[in-house]
Amino acid sequence: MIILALDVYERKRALKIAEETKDYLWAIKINWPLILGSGIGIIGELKEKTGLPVIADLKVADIPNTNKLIAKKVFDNGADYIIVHGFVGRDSVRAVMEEGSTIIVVEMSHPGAEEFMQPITDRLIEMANELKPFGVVAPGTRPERIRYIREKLDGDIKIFTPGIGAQGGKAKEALKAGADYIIVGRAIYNADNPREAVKSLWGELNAED
Ligand code: NUP
Repeated sequence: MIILALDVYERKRALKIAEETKDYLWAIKINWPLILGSGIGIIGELKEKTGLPVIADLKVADIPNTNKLIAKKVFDNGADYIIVHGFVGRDSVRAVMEEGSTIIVVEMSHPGAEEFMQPITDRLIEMANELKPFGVVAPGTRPERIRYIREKLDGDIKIFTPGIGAQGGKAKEALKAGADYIIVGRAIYNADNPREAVKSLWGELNAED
């Protein structure tokens, strides 16, 4: 249930870390830094090297037509899932969902998310329940919010929680609160030994309590 957030710029470094950590991962999540640094072709390369699903975390937030153009390009290049912002409205989200498997952000993990996002989380959950995406993003830094979101969200929609490690969130707490997948970036890719870092997290999650 571990997803690596591979937020490095360099193609070679990205492929090396992916290869070293793949045995302990469910998927690899890429974001703007890697796409801007290495190009969209990195999706196919990562998939070929690791055999894992790739999540394109572009947090798409535009009008329906632009959202569609972005999503189409990402799926054409091999992505398995895309992350989209929900606050732009149902039409924009639907445009992405028509292209492929989608994950909607309902609340972000950083402190600033309390300013504008948290007040509308209930409405974003309602939208997710109606549109039935593959999953939603909830804050790994706030287990009580994961629990709240899990209670309100349809049972078959998965919960992805970033914010574990570098942002202070704890993997076990997030899973106990109802997360299905945890997303970890810097705590793995900045470690002296990324393989050891992810292995030890995997061991911790699979240990008996
Ligand atoms: O709310 C969110 N918080 C967050 O950190 C939604 C996200 N998609 N992310 C992403 O998860 C963030 O952009 C980064 O790619 C990853 C977390 O990385 P780290 O804090 O573990 O290094």
